[in-house]
Amino acid sequence: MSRGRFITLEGIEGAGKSTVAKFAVAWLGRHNVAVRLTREPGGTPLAERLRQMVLERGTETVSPATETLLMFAARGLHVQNVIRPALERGEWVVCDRFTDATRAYQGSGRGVDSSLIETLARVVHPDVQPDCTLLLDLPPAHGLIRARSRAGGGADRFEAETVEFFERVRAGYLELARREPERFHVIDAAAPLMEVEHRVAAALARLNPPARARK
Ligand code: T5A
Repeated sequence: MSRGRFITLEGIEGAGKSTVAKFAVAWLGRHNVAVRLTREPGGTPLAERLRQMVLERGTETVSPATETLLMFAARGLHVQNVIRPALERGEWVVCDRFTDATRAYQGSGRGVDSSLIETLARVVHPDVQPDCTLLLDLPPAHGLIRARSRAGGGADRFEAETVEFFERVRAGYLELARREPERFHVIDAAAPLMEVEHRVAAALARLNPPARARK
């Protein structure tokens, strides 16, 4: 049994990752792929508890380094209990955010040293790297309107950040994509959804899924 493929979705708030993730799962299903949809931070019961802790706007100060450690703590649980076992069973995994989010948000957004992030990545998932990353790129002002209208006013700790913060995050993502053009597919997320889905399908097709299922 060959190892499954690991596909990650990245982008700022409201870029359309969750929407595209569902499309990707349905597309892969039509191509006979056993696929698992998951997300970060979260993906296991304990990691979902960490997600709640890291996203909620409480009264305690959470330093950028602490935030980074919490993200990797959740990621360690997720990789060990969900992602690695699924890939080893030959399933494909579609994950809404992974370590590139830490590079962009904690690294570029908050100024955490990249050497800390890369050290933690090597410790937590030395053997698990995305085969394909779909970066949904969108101006922050546009994404925040989408995200905040959907959040119903209850912005989390990240959604409450400034546009300048998200400009840094977006620039960080684009720099990662520039460095790894084989892995990243940068998709204009301001385009109509059908067009975005068309670009996503083209990127997935490059991973050579099995033949399309017969109707
Ligand atoms: N985080 C996470 C870190 O800081 N470091 C890390 O290491 C990790 C893993 C939670 C937060 O954690 C931070 C980043 C985040 O702030 P999250 O749950 O992924 O991460 O949260 P959000 O990014 O806030 O997710 P959102 O749900 O807001 O954004 P999505 O999933 O990108 O957007 P989606 O699909 O829900 O779409 C938003 C709206 O836009 C519409 C959709 O219908 C929906 O209403 N839409 C479009 N409309 C028009 N045209 C299109 N092309 C559209 N695509 C979507």
